[in-house]
Amino acid sequence: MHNGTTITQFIIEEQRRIKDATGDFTSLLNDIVTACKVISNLVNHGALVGVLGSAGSENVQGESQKKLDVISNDVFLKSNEWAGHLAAMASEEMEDIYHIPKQYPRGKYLLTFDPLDGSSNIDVNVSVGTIFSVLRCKGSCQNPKAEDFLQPGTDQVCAGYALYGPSTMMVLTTGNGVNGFTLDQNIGEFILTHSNMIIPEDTLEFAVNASNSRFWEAPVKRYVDECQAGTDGARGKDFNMRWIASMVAEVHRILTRGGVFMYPMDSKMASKGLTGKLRLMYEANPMSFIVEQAGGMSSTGRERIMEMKPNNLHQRVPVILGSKNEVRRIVAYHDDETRSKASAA
Ligand code: P6P
Repeated sequence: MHNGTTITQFIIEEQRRIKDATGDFTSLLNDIVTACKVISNLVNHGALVGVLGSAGSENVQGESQKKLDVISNDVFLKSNEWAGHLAAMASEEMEDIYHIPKQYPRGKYLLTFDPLDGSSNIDVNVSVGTIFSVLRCKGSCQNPKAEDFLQPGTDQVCAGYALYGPSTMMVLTTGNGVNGFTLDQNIGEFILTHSNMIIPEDTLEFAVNASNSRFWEAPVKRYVDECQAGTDGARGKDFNMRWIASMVAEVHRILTRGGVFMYPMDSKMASKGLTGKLRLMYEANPMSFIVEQAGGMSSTGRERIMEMKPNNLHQRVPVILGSKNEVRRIVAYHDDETRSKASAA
């Protein structure tokens, strides 16, 4: 059951904690919430409204776009461009930043988003989500550039995701813990149902795309092999594995019951000149903010993701996040490798 606190009420009460808050941020968040409600409705209706299947185009990442990738991107732009809270937006689906149309005022925030993460699942009716991150515009808010977005994750004002699953949920942090809201379809409102979400520090569950195992670096291979060795192995425990191919769903499971999510660097990506699979600005950073605020840890294996200085809007990074003690162990395995390579040199 819930106490009936709507996300709007929650955001306004959060705003009261921030002195000289103008209400801009609250209004921006409400516009983001509206966009997620619209996307939820489209996802829920799927084939009934002809939004499944391929758009017949590719995004800046060279990935084929689903119709709903393009539609969801447009929904986010239309919901957030008009109110005067944003200086610009950036999305996985657009190569360049999106300038606010001239007929609308510009604001002091920057919004990055992945409008439909995990969209390869949409045609097979598996959970997908939206990820977003809010930064302050520190440069010229009247004429922002892509460089204005290149701030470390520690500069985020807010991060959140919507999960379009058996129920539609929104999970949000503004730096004061993590809270989850469930969409009550009868009244069209997100209701506070998961207050102060905390990730258990230990876990027996890991998530990785094991089909890439032959390409992994040694520390990740060591960690996964030990998990798979179970009670007879170095860990002396049996582990469980999950892989949904939808980061939002994996992170939500980890917030709910613990776990580790890994999309690590591998030799296949390195051979293509890639620096990872997941994108720093609108996947890794917002999810890292949420995970850290819930007591978890998020690393590339070699550095804290939130402290990375982005070098481009669509930069890719390795991601290892979740239950603190397991992520710490994986980072320690990377340190061991660095030390043994240094002593062998
Ligand atoms: P793979 C979805 O495309 C995504 O960006 C993440 O949501 C997900 O964790 C990962 O890629 C899935 O990658 O290689 O398993 O398809």
